[in-house]
Order: sequence, then structure tokens, then C-alpha cells
Amino acid sequence: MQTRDYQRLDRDHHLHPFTDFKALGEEGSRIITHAEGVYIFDSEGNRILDGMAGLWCVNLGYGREELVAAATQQLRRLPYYNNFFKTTHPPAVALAERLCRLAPDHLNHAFFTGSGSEANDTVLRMVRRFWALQGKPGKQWVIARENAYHGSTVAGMSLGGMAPMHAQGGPLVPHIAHVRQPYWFGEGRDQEPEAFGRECAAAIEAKILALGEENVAAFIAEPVQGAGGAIIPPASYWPAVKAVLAKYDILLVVDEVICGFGRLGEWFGSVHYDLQPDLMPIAKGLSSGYLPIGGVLVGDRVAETLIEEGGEFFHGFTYSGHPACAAVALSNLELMEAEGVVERVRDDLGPYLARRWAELADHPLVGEARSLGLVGALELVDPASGERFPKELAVGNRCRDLCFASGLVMRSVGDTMIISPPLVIARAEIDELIDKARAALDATQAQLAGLTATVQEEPLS
Ligand code: PXG
Repeated sequence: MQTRDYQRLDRDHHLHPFTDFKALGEEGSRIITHAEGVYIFDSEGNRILDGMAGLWCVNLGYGREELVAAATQQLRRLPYYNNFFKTTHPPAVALAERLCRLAPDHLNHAFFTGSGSEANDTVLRMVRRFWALQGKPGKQWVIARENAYHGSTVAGMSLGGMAPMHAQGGPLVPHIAHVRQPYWFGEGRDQEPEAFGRECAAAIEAKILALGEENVAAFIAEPVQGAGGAIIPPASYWPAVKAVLAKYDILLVVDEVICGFGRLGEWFGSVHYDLQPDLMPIAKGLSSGYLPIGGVLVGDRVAETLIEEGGEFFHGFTYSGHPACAAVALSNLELMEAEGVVERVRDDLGPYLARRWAELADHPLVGEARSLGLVGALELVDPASGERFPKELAVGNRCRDLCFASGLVMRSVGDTMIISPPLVIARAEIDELIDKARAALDATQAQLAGLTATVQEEPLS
């Protein structure tokens, strides 16, 4: 089969996630055939530096034989059994124990799911059940944030704050309210970042008071928003949020699906920001994406109530704690510990990326370059005004396509360019990433100059 054959069959039979089916059918998919280390390869023989670790998940990079061995050994021994009806199996138990050891002290129980979306569905079930058991069934509302991503199931997208998803998927799950996001570059540049961060935290308090504190169950947020645009909140934000939630006894759910497992230079984003969450949904980097698995780490306060007073919890999935997925996740965590992956991100690679990434701020198209650990963002702006380009120019998408063509996966969210490379990337590979990102920025600028020239010439022709 050649590229064209795959593209034809793909167009005729395969509906891709988050895709304009018709437009992709006309353009044709890129066929990724294999991968090694931090590189993916396509059916045309191109070698591409994967600056997104797949979809924020391949933290240990591609081609790790230990993970392949963990999967195959477990598949031979026990390919499937469930965790319902008073049974379990060694990989699920071992993974639960290991996760609780790695997580902050008060998180001592794990509930497994197949994905991050299912983890957030589980969160919603647990939060509401918890308050019902506490004798406060009125506590139903969950406060989330605009432009947040918490998954694509109906509950996940309702918790999320993605307007285009809400527009297509309604009616949404009721009793979910959204507040503004701490996106300084996008929404707060008329203020000092720290004042803006406090204002965003104050918006949560205002929402609690508007809904009635006796009606609010939880607040859910990512430590750093990923899909929303690698949004790193001002330093004032999280301490102020914590204080508000404590004042009104609102549970804190920290969605660690992207920030967990080393992305920010700690095992969890909650550790970086000292968040002490009541519930922590996890997925992605848990298995470095080699097999699908997610879960919720449950803090003692919620767990004790569910265990001591809850009776049966009517919730779970066929693949909750799937043995092969759990074995791969366990092996992944063992490798990360043995190789000091998280410490290397914190002490070496994160600071190195920060230094090199910041150099891109001198490019005329870049309004801001920010990074934390191994996640980074560039805000593209019109050099003439320092403001955003008109949406119709789709500058971010242009830059992304030029990046891909030059051998780098860098994502765009609107006109924000994002990287989140595997945590095992070498310094020399970070250098390559920076060079390719700069080349793509130059190419984007040249393309835009070409467009402007055409527009200006039009009246003459
Ligand atoms: N929470 C967060 C914070 C996520 O980033 C999910 C939950 C849902 O996980 P699952 O495993 O159900 O996909 C995610 C997923 C993007 C993109 O375009 C990001 C995600 C998924 C798809 C696309 O950046 N994150």
C-alpha cells in the first residue's frame, strides 16, 4: 500500500477526532508509520521531531522495549480480567499502590478508567456522591473555567469550557458553571499579571456567592491549561484560588491529565503549585500513551466518606484497571523513577528549554514566549501593531503546517503555538526544535508578506 491508497481508504471509511471530515478528505491525511525516540516517521519517508509527545502523552518517547515487554508478558499471562464482583489482579493493585506513593500524601486511593474523559466523568460522580453522603445534596454545582479542556464525553465537554464544543454538543450536563481563565496574554494585558491573577481568583468567589455557597460542590481546573493554549497562570492565581475554596469548603479537583507525570518538572502539577487537591484525574503520561489508561486519585476526605458511608458505588468501566494497560503504566512509572526523568525535567531540561525558548521572543511575530517544565507557548502577533492578526488569516495554522513541512510537530491553538515534547528529549534535540521553530516563524512571516503584497497589488490589477 502506498500513501495514496491509505489516504483513499482513510477518506472513504475513517472519521477522525476533532476533524472537518470533508476538508481532510480533500487534503489527504499524513500517514505516520513508525517512531523512535522523539521522532515520528511518515509514509513518504519524512522524519519529524515530535514536539507534542503524540498528544501530550508519550513522555518516555517512542520505542521503549521495556514497555513493549510489560504489555506482552501481561497479555500472555492474563490479557483481561475485571475488577468488579470482588476480584482484582496484580497489575491493578501494584499500580494503585505505586500511584498513591508518588502522589501527595493525602491521596491514598486510585479508581481506574480507560481515558481522561472517563476520569472526569468519574470525578463528577464522586463529587456529587460525596456531598450527598455528607448530608448536603444541594451541593451540585461544579465551577470550571472558560476555554478549559476536560475531555470529549458529554460530562467531559460540559466541564470543559470550549465554546465550539458546547455549541455542537448540547444540552450540556446541568449544574456546571464557568468562570474566566487566568490567561494574561489573551485577556489581561491591560493589567499587571499578578493583579490579573487575583482578579481571576476573585471571579471564582463571585460565582460561588452568586450560586450560593451551599450549592457549590467543587472547582475543577488544570494547573496549567494545556489544550486551551499552554496557559501558565500568574503566580498570584493559585494561592488566591486555594484561599477562596477553603473559605467556602469547596472541593478542589486538579485535572492532571496533561500536567501529571513530570510535564512541569514535578510528578504532578499539584506539587509544583502546592495545591493539595481532593481529587486528581490522570491519564496520558500515566502509560506514556503506549496503552490507554486513566484514573482518579482520591484524597482521604472523599475516599473515607465513600468507603465508610457510601455502600456500593454504582460506577465503573469494563476496562477499569485493564491488566495490560496497568502493567504498562506500572513499568512506565518504574522507568521514570529509575531514570530520574522528573528530576531531569525540573533541574536540567526545563531550565534549558526556558532559556532557549525565550530566545524566540526576539522574533518579530512573537508577542510572548513562555514555558514551564517541558511545555511552552508562543503568542503570534502582527509586528506592525503588536496585536493579533485577523482570524481569517489563520496564522497559527499556517505556522503549524510550515512546521510540519520542515520536520517539527508544533501545535497551534488559534494563534498560539505550543510544544510539549517527550520528557526524554536531549539538549541537542531541544536545539533542533528551536531552530526548526524559528525557521517556521520566518517562513510564516514570508508567507504573510506575500499575502499582504498580493492584497496591496489588487487595486492595480
Ligand atoms: N483532561 C485534560 C486536561 C486533557 O488535556 C482530557 C482530560 C481527556 O482525556 P482523553 O484521554 O479522554 O482524551 C484531556 C485530553 C489537544 C487535545 O488538542 C488535548 C486532549 C485531547 C485531545 C486533543 O490539545 N487532552
